[in-house]
Amino acid sequence: MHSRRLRSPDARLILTSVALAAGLLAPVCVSAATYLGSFKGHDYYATSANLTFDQAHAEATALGAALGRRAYMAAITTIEERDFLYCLGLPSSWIGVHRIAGPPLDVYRWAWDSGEPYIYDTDLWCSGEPNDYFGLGENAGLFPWGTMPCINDIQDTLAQAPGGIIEVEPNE
Ligand SMILES: [Ca+2]
Ligand SMILES: [Ca+2]
Repeated sequence: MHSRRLRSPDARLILTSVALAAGLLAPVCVSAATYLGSFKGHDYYATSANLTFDQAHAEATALGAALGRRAYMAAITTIEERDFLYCLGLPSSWIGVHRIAGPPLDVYRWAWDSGEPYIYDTDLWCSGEPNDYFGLGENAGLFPWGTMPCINDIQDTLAQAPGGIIEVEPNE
């Protein structure tokens, strides 16, 4: 079930068809992101597919601007948030954690793009990760890692990731 994305292209197609049948203009979507669900007041969206880490970030920024709310690549900071996102059944996706300057294998030198304090947590990272596998310069997090409910680091330039997860805060 982890290969199935929770998109609903059919809904958009139906909406477009109804609008056209009614003589209306097709709707204009303000963002490529797809709504996934809400957890503890934060909304989560999937970016479009096959993006680098920076491209996924650009979609998060665009979505935040479109919604007029603070948005960033998902910061998974609790087990509850991890479980909520895992149970959506998403493929491995970029989230908002990246390595900052320092020794590649220093597991503490990472940061959340949301600005929340980064705490190295073996319940959030996969066993032995982040590991800069083969010294390839792995510097950005993917979640889940295959069917495992944990984060793995890979190179941020790889566009092999199916997409990313965006987290949007409620308006104050
Ligand atoms: Ca969060
Ligand atoms: Ca890794």
